[in-house]
Amino acid sequence: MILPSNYEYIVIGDVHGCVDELKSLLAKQGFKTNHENLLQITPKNQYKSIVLLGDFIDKASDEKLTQTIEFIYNNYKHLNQDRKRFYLIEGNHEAMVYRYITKDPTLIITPKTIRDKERYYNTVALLEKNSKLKKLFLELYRECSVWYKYIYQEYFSVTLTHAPCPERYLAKDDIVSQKKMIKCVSRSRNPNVSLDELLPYTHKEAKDNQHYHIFGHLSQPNIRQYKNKICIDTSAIYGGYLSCAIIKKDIISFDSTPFEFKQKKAKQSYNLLFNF
Ligand SMILES: [Mn+2]
Repeated sequence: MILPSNYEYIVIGDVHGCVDELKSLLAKQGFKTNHENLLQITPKNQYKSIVLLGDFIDKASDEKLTQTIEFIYNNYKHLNQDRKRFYLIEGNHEAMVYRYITKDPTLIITPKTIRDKERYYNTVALLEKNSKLKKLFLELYRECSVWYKYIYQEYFSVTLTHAPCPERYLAKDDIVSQKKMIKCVSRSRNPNVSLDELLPYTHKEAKDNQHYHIFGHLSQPNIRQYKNKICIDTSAIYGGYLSCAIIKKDIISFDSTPFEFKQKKAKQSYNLLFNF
């Protein structure tokens, strides 16, 4: 899916229920919310668009997850009235929660999947007891794309996906490629392997050119860039920052906002990407 290059894009990393931080970051980028929590279009931001890079659910409190889904849903409708200016990318959490709540027959229920549902996918239980919220989530899920690509002349492009993935799968529409762009090899299943060993293509395929790949998924203490590969998941729900990349013509800049402690932070330990 190609993004029109006559607009500016605010690309936001893994939100995981950090709705307050999402509002703060958008306010810093010129989108203030009104009393109904709707983002206001002004002459200053009318050429800006918003892209969420996937994983807007899970890990947070039920209260914040509810607010997050409602905020994204209401603003998705509101901002896309005249032209499309709010885009959603599918993360592995949206994909997995969708499979649980639609009772996907290919998802075999075992003691492990039941445990995982409680441990990693806490949005499932919330949606199972709140059918109105489930409806909103399902509508948002169906609006998600696996990738977007911004092209500004021949020398500059930015591909956006949730997870890092080998180049041969990037911006392809077959089922295997789609899976690769949504989720990479699991870190929790390889706890003693460094990220650079686990995902060698992230640095081996990196090039000194202006055809960037921006992804999230690998919670990091700060924005991590090596050549044309950039990770913007800066661990908001773990008490870190919510970050965005701003794409304007052929320039990429970044912005962040800290965790606001309006809910309990989740626990994790960092495994640094591009740590060489
Ligand atoms: Mn993820």
